[in-house]
Amino acid sequence: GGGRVGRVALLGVPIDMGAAQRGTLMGPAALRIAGIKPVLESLSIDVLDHGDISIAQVAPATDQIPANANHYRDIQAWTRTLSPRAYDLAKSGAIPIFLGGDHSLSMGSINGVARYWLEQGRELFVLWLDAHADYNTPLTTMTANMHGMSAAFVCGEPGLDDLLGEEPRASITSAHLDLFGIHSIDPLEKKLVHERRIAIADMRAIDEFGVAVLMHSVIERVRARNGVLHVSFDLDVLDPGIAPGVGTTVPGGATYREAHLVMELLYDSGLVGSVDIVELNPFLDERGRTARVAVELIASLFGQQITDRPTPSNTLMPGG
Ligand code: 5AB
Ligand code: MN
Ligand code: MN
Ligand code: MN
Repeated sequence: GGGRVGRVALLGVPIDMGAAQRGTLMGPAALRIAGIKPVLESLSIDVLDHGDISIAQVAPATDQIPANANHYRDIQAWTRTLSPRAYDLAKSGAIPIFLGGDHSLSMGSINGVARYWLEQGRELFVLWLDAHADYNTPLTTMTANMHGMSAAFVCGEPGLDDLLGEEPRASITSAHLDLFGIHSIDPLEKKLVHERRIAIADMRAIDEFGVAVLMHSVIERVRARNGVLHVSFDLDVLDPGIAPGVGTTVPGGATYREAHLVMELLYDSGLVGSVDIVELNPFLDERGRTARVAVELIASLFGQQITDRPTPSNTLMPGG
């Protein structure tokens, strides 16, 4: 195993104003302490840690603050700072891993990465691993927390139209989004997800068909269009029994083995161009358990194998 991924760029995004519960701003530090860099280096990957971004330099925005968007100015500053950095990192040829931070960071990371791939003439697909759909807008939300709006924002849903200011908005379409592992969705959010006909593998589907079958259809869709895949990994997709260190736990999450297999299949696909790791809240974690699980799963996403023999999928799948 190993060898397919050449370079990785780590970028910390210590943001926690998108969530109701403070503390995810400590996430990047916890992921570093759990060994994300040496673990990737052990897979013969060249890793450059760019440290954490800061919003100190961003010029103030003057657009009107929308209703039902808590801490709008903060999230706006992070998004306007992160998007151009994400663009630059994608352009550098490394695979960026954005270390969160709450899930509102994906508004910036995906916008920047999408803009780069658009210029290259490649379609960007997004795999959203999450207990939640994060497909709320200011019109549908029940909490006004912006970490529940990031998937909708990156698909160009209306309601946060001036968030980026001068930074170009490079939306994917809702046909490029796969929601995976979902087991909590709000009523109006569900209606919108259905109206947009978004591909969704919820926990019921995972129980019935298993992650391998469902992941093959995600991967085949990207491959058929010569696309690139961004993986937005919200740690609350995992069962709280293995990942207690998140702000919004929901019972009935993915098992370690299910998540592990998702990551192995993604590595075998060779399609992953960028990654978010979000919602780790070290203040709520138990002795670093969730941070360590996150790093182990990222190792599998980047080629750590149980044995180095060909696996069923990387032997049988075209291009695998
Ligand atoms: B997370 C909820 N749907 O909109 C909302 O953790 C939860 O990034 C959103 O997935 C959870 O506030 C956001 C109730
Ligand atoms: Mn999320
Ligand atoms: Mn979530
Ligand atoms: Mn959460």
